[in-house]
Amino acid sequence: MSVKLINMPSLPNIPWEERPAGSSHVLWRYSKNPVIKRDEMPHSNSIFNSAVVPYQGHFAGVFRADNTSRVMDIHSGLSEDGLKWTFDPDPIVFQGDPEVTAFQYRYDPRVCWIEDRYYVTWCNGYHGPTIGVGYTYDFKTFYQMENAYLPFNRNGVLFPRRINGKYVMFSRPSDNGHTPFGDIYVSQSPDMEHWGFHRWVMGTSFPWCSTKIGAGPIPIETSEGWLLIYHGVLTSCNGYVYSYSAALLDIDKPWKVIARAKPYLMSPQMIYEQVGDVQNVTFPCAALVDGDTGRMAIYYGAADTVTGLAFTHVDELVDWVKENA
Ligand code: BMA
Repeated sequence: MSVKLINMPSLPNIPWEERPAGSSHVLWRYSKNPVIKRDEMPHSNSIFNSAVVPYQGHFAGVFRADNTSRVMDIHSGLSEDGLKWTFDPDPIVFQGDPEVTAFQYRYDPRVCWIEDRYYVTWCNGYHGPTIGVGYTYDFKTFYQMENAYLPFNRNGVLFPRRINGKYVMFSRPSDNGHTPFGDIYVSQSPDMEHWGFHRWVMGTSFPWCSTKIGAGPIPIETSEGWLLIYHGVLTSCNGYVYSYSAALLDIDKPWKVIARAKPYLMSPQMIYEQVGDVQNVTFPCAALVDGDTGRMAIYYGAADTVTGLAFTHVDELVDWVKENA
């Protein structure tokens, strides 16, 4: 690999499929998508914008499932191969201060291993959407901390290590509705509860991301910078269209953009991305990477209904970002 992965363990059992014959695109979809269907939990209406991590030689995750009352909540799940999942049919119950854990709604989780535990961030209803923060050691017991910010905020995504001694998190300040604006910021914290030193990273830009943007999976540390995959929204005459692409950020000052690709990597083009509870949505929340080969598997929500999987090679993706910046 021309691009070096930093602090990335081996993941020989990463879900994987070779690029289909005849395709030259840097990213390709899993041939058996959607990898998670809408009704794989007893009362689920939809299972989509969800996070997967390596866990004890296999895989674990936190999954957004809206139920058949259309309550939005998050569930844990375990998998041998990252493809076939056993979900906890009951939503996660967090231990913590009842003033903070009181449920209003929870959605769009991300999971990030830092130092000794798996942190979970999600869009947490607390008199408006903000970023909930919790952690688990075993995907059975979950602890909730203070909300990171005041409402209104979404797309809280942690960095996988401290930078200059501080925890770092992306977020996307927003409003109480469907937010027709939004840029990506990073904030820092000494203790994962007090967040400050807010810096602007990047804003709306090319037509595919001209309405709003938000960080997706946990950023990946490489010799060329932090590789950030993020979603972007175009407002068409028929409503929002959610695509995603990638950028490289400075390792020590991740609010500094090194390169940002102009085109999208993926836009809703398959029927399960175009048709569902919300049409035309591809929304990535997690990426697995094999530190040995650079193989990368991206989990993304499709049409707010099901979960898709897509593949790339980290070094090819980094080159693609630079060539298309
Ligand atoms: C955003 C979030 C996402 C969702 C998207 C498209 O505001 O609610 O969970 O996938 O809208 O509906």
